[in-house]
Amino acid sequence: MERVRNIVILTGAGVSAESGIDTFRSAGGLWEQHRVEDVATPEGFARDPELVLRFYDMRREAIQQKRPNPAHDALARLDATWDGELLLVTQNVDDLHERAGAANVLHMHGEHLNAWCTACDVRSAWTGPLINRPPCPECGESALRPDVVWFGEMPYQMERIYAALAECDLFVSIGTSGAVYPAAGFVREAKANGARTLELNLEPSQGSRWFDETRLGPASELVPVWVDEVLGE
Ligand code: BJW
Repeated sequence: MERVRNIVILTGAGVSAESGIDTFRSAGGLWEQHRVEDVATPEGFARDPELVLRFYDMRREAIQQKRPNPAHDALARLDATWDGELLLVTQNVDDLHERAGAANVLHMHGEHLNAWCTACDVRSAWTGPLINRPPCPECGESALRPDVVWFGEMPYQMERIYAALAECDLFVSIGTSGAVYPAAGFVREAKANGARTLELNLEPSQGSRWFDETRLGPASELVPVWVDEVLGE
């Protein structure tokens, strides 16, 4: 750790699982209850917008009742105290990293608590439902959609992420299955740039072999221990 200055952390649904937010691919996860093609693609939205808006309205309401868990708290502590560069890239659309107090968070798959107007292209903070087709606060058109990245769409701020991956000494992946690209490729990108790589997950991810070290267990236990190690506590 003495040589580590720049850290990139990638989080996935597993970091929020112990806060009571469903993961996607675990038994009983969201993709067992809904067809991905129906609720997480632009084509699905065009086919049946009501189904998609209802799916996201339900989840937007649910996340507002959830609380950060010790994994979010520990990452916020690291973010607040780390001397070097730290970028927390999350695939999650919940706001639990921010609510735990983390500042350097990048939501590559968007945010539940934003709505995106496809008429004027402005994103607005949004906590209520979209199913009733409310007007955009900016332009007044009823063209709001969830501000999330569906399959076939470009994840957000990729240039900034790849720049951070090029500079990092340590890449840590927490609670993600490694099933979805481009996030699943970050470990190889960081490794090719000379970073050390660590995975913290309940089970080995699909890209587990690319990591220098894998620690298995619940994020609420593994993450605080790792953060203590990094901070020398
Ligand atoms: C715990 C735990 C606990 C549980 N403690 N751990 C063929 C090959 C390669 C790529 C493609 C391909 N065909 C198509 C593609 C591209 C496609 C893709 O990857 N498809 C795959 C299915 C193959 N990707 C895209 O389309 C992306 N866009 C794109 O590629 O643009 C082009 C581009 C090119 C080059 C550069 C850049 C861009 C867009 C992907 C959008 C993903 N969107 C979703 C929905 C977001 C909105 C919503 O929330 O509904 O994002 S899908 C869903 O999966 C969500 C997640 O962010 C994402 C990742 O899931 P995650 O977080 O890994 O969750 P799980 O459930 O899979 O895993 C949880 C893990 O936690 C498990 O391992 C558990 O064990 C663990 N866990 N409890 C610790 N307590």
